[in-house]
Amino acid sequence: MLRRQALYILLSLICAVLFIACDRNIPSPTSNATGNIPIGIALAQTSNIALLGQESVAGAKIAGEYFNAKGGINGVPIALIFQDVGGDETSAINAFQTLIVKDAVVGIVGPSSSQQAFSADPVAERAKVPVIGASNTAKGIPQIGNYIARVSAPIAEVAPSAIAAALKLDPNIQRVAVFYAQNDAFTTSETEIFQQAIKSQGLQLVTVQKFQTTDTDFQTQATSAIDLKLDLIVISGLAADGGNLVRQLRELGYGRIIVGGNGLNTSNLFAVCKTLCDGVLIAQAYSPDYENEINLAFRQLYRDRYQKAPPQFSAQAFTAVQVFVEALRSLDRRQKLGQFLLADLRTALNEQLLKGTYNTPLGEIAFTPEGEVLQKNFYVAQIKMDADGNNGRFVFLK
Ligand code: 1QQ
Repeated sequence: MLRRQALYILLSLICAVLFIACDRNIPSPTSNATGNIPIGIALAQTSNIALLGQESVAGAKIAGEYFNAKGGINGVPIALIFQDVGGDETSAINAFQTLIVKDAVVGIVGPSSSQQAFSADPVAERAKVPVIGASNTAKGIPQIGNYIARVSAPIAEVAPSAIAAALKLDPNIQRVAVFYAQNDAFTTSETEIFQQAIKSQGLQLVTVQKFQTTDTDFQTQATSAIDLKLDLIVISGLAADGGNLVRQLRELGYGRIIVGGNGLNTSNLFAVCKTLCDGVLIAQAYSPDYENEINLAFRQLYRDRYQKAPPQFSAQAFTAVQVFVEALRSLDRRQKLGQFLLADLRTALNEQLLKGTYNTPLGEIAFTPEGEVLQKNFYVAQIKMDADGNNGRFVFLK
């Protein structure tokens, strides 16, 4: 068994180096040394994206335990193999390559950001390994390739509802400023959608301010925007930059509504902007209050562990693992997974997962043939901070 595994790794390495498809002739194990079915979890555990990635990791871990307690793949446990994708493209590519070649996973959940997905997903596509994005929301992700799907609904479906919610809270909004990080594929994609939504609501886009996801000082942009007498500010950044921007806008005296994009969608923001996070509106692709059997179970497990309601990124990562598990179970009922060559299993798994309908914490989902998620329910939440600024929560608007 060990020699077969070693031979497989060696051949896979040669294939990866030479970029040749030698899938079919390699004797390939479909379970790891312990007999479990390995699924790769390529998410950010370090870097600036870790504020979001750690929530995804938490959701994936709960899914691993939950589905193994329910018998795994018809009696065979799954093994989640975690590889940190950090915050950059190279780390994501390395994580994918390790999972594909060394860990011989059947599929990958990840990477954390769209920026990473545009670099790392093609590696999986070439190796014919199915990928499910759990936090990739930029335009164009499923179109990267046949093996690329996502359970994280695209910005275009989710984000505009936050603008509508702002207008509902304050019908006098007219003058709007947009801030976005210009060095990230997701933030640039999101701001486009926000800007379209602002115009189609008949609002006036007064200024567009740019920054970098690594910035911490926003005085220049914030001051020049505030001078323009704004009724609404819309931010597309990642967690730390977004939190600092919110804080500095408030400190400089901006008092009207702020809408944050998906990069601000984490309670890890609270430590950055404290009481000044209060009131920020963020659209959601998940509600902890959604009532179906699996969300009740997921919510309970999450609460037991973290003493709070599960956030969107955790629910989406749980869902991505669920899709792999349910698709593997269906395949296994047709043909025992152990009888597949790894390359064949990966391809069959990709075909199977795109065909299914899944009852998930996000509600019922399915996929288009391209791998885009079909999801029904979206929400908007507003941050409510406690007076001391240490704790806060997302309050879902009706
Ligand atoms: C993307 C996102 C980010 C907020 C994930 C970290 O939605 O990159 O698509």
